[in-house]
Amino acid sequence: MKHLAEMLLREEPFSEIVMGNTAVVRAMVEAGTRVVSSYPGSPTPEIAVAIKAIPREKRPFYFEFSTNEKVATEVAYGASVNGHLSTVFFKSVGLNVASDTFVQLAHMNIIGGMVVVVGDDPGANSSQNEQDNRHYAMMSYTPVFEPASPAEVYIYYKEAARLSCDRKMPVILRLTTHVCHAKEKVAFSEWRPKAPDNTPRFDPANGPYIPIAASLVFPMKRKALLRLEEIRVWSEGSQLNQLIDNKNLEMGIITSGLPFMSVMDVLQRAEKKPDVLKLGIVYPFARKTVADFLKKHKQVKVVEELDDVTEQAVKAIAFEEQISVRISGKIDHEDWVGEYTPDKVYEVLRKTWPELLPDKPRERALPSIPLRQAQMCPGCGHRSAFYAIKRALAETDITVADIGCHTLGFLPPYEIGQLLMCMGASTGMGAGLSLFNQSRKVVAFLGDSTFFHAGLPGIINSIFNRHPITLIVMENGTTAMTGHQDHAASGRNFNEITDKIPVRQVLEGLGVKHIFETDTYMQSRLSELVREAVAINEFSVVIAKHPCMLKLTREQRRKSAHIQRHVKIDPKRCQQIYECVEKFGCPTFTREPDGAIETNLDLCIGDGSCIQTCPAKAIQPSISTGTELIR
Ligand SMILES: Cc1ncc(C[n+]2csc(CCOP(=O)(O)OP(=O)(O)O)c2C)c(N)n1
Repeated sequence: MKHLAEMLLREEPFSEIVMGNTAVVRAMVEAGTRVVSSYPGSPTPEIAVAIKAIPREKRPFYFEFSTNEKVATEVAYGASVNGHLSTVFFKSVGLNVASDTFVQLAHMNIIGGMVVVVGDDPGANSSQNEQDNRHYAMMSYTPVFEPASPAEVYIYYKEAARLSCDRKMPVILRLTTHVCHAKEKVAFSEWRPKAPDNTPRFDPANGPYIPIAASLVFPMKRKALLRLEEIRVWSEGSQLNQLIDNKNLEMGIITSGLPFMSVMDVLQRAEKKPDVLKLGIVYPFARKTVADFLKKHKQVKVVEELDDVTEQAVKAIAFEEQISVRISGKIDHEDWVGEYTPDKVYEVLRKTWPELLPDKPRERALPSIPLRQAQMCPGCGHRSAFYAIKRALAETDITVADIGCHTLGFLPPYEIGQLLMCMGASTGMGAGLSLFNQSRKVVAFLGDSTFFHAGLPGIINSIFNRHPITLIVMENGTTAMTGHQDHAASGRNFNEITDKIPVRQVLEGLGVKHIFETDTYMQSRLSELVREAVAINEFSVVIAKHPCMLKLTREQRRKSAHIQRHVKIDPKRCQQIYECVEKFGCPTFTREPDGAIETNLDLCIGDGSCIQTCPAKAIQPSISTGTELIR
């Protein structure tokens, strides 16, 4: 971390192998960014990890994790109209949450400049969909820069920041999962720190900043359109759009971002390589650049991940400019799905040009690797909660999941959570499910970070409209799924100790009459409370809490000597009832071919939450320093 901080603040030029998510932080520093905000979500949380590596007193900009993406966008916007270059970053679906604010940005005179860094997730590696945020860009008249590698992330951010400051408009830097996470040697420039300018520059005369009714909205919209057109003209000469000239007058490929890398990889095998136009500015479309490329080729293939955004634009340009060229883009639905890895691009290209690439050499069949199912960590409080809650619910009850580590409750053996939508949606969906439903109780689940992020409006709605559902708040004191970021109830923000906003007190303040609370390791008590809550025909809440054990054990290991606690199975007592593997489901336990249960010491953290689950009392606490398997 010390090395990372030193590198991010180095004044002389240097080269280093870094992730895209790290390169963007160095770019922020060099560009003179003053305010950065975010809400965590893959593939972007490592941007905050790099920021955290810089000690607060040395950090050249202010950073915060806000309560959600919309608030984060507002914080960055507020800073930018006060004259400070700002950046907000979040994951793909974060833009849905930010959208009400985001779609207004291009209407405003953003005097300090503002870069919106979006981490899209083709392949749905860690998201509930594959949404293509270029659509939002078009809807809001916002330019999009799309780098293909960590080195480009660095260059493109600086260019986006420069342009945003010059034109006083927002610019999107669209990253995708593997651009964020890929590592590459990047040549960084020098950084000459300047004395910070803390003059508040907000002046309504720089506006208007009030978009209300046609008389104000229309001029603002016209200005946004004009700026977008200016960017288009500028982009025609920009080095971010790049031509790879293979002297092929027959075939050309238009592509961008990570698919460009895959195209270049795959084309190594082509005897006659098509020319390639790589668009670094993917919106607005560099009309003349594209038209010139189309004119030079008889056939052009658009290779783009996710939706057919570029394809439609390219076809429209060809039509309007009356260019005679055969354009093909997506052939079937599979072309809309998944990441454009080299293998995928190979298939995509062969659908249009079967002769372009040689058949793949028959690959040696690799031994198949058993799939490892996602699961909660050993000791996870959510496991104890689901084990206990399952005992309290009727088969017919409807369970509504939310997004977080606790989503994994939908998997066997618990199978709790029959519907999932997006962050904070469980209470609202649960309310809907309770309508015209006298016979099946609805139980919704929500994590504590989500509670503050987007959970509260659904909760308030259930109180306000008297929806008789039970909400179980899975409180583990952190935003676990995305890497343990603090939230409003943690008592810490990114920068310092702060006042806790306890979930229970918020609920009390909202007037929830039935609030129950227990540690999830108190499994019988939790079952009892859930039964009680579900029996009430009004909105009720059970706070099922236990600290995130992954976070806690890591902290404890950092502090204390390396004593490993674990549990062991007493073979004399074990009656092979298999409650531990079949119902509690801790990955620590495995069933051996002879039917015995083994404990894997590499996994077991010795939390002991399993001990109470064994009807034969065969699970016992133990201490060791070894890593052997014990029976
Ligand atoms: C709109 C949106 N922003 C961010 C994310 C990334 N994300 C997935 S789960 C999660 C929060 C998890 O925290 P919490 O609700 O406390 O549940 P836990 O994982 O701690 O059980 C986040 C931020 C997302 N899926 N959607």
